[in-house]
Amino acid sequence: MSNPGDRRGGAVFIDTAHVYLKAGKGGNGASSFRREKYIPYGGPDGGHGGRGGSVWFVATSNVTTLREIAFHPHITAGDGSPGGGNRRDGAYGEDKTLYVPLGTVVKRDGAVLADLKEEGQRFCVAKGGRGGRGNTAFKTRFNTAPKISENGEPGEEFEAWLELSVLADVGLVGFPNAGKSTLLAAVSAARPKIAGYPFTTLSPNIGMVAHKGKGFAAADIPGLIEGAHEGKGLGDLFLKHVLRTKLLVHLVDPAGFGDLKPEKAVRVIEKELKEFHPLLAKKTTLLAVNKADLPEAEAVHALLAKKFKKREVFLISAATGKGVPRLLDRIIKLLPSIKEEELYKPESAPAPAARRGGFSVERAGDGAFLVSGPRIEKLIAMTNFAQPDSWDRLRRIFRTIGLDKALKKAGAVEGDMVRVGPREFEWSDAALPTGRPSKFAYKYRKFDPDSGIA
Ligand SMILES: Nc1nc2c(ncn2[C@@H]2O[C@H](COP(=O)(O)OP(=O)(O)OP(=O)(O)O)[C@@H](O)[C@H]2O)c(=O)[nH]1
Ligand SMILES: [Mg+2]
Repeated sequence: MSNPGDRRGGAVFIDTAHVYLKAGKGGNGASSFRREKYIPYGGPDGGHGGRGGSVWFVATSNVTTLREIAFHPHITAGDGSPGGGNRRDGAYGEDKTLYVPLGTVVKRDGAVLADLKEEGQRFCVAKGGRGGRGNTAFKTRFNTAPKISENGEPGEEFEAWLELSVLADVGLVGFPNAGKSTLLAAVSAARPKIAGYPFTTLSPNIGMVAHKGKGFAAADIPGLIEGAHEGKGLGDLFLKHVLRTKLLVHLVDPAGFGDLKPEKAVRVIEKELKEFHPLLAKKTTLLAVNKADLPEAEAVHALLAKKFKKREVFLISAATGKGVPRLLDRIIKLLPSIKEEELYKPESAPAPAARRGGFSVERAGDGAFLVSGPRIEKLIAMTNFAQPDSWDRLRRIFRTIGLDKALKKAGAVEGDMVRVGPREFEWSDAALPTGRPSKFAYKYRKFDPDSGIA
């Protein structure tokens, strides 16, 4: 889901992105033998494949929206190169690095993979595959001339969701035209657009405020009106950005908003915040009556102070600066007292249980046996089916990990089909062909409809 964002002035603020990540496949290992004049029995010299490139996200304050990523959602890292003869290893695949704004949360199937908050924080989101081993790696005392090499491991490939919630210590809220942008501009270097009509600001602005040797980030959250939590005005597009702030400054226009008198206006905003998320009602909130230079401001300040006993109520003028230092004094005093654990954490589904070593066997509709499990699927992907010796090795591994037993237990009989990943095998009790070490029974005959190897 992406949002329309602020299309004025060219900059589009986008705070969600749905991406397709594909890390690089490892290069295939080589099977080769040293052939040189006067060097008999040269031995295996097939190099390893290079590892595939990974996809990285790096958090930086230089980027403020997910726009680039949302518009280019297919993110691919480079494949590793194959190994060669003469022990030449393949080159590594190129990593892909993307810069994301501070406050970007990365999710996969609803589970949070990363919450990128620190400047320069790097996260390897999709890992490149390992390079396949060349035949040099398969040399043993018993087999000094192995014709076995692995294919490269596939890179991780999945869809992810990025969600940005701007990271600010202080959120400026209030009805449109209350003077939020004016205040932000007065206390920081941010230069949001300011004008005497509502909805001037269409996306959050962040400014760094320095006051008496202390610093904090403040965000101007636009577009709050009655019904915002259900999508009115700019709706709740930006409300999520106040979730992670430590405190709120609620600016009040002494003239009220439309027909709403200031007192009622304050209640409406407070209700909107609460409806959006109960945590917002609990957040420390300072009320600030703005436009102190207007004649009615003082009375409004006195009234609100009386009506909202639980709130601290300030009287400021964002335009003239009156009362602003006192408000900032209070903010820098309060900020350190707000505990990290009270703050909003991105909601996360439980991470899928890592299925590691094991595999499962189930019966498909057509009677074939489906074998699945990350490790065994990876094994299949890395097997070079063009090499008879690799086949032997695969059969041996099948046996060692207990697949033969499991299939037998599941009722497999001679001639049944067994599927693992994209490959299909015919199950057989046939004896070993001659000339092979007879320790391992040949249980699988090669059968692969895609490649036609049979
Ligand atoms: N008299 C007076 N006017 C002010 C003061 N602060 C802001 N204003 C004016 O109020 C109007 C609205 O100010 P903005 O800062 O754009 O208000 P906002 O809350 O950011 O409004 P939106 O972006 O529309 O949500 C502008 O015309 C400002 O010049 C103040 O202290 N005194
Ligand atoms: Mg504004």
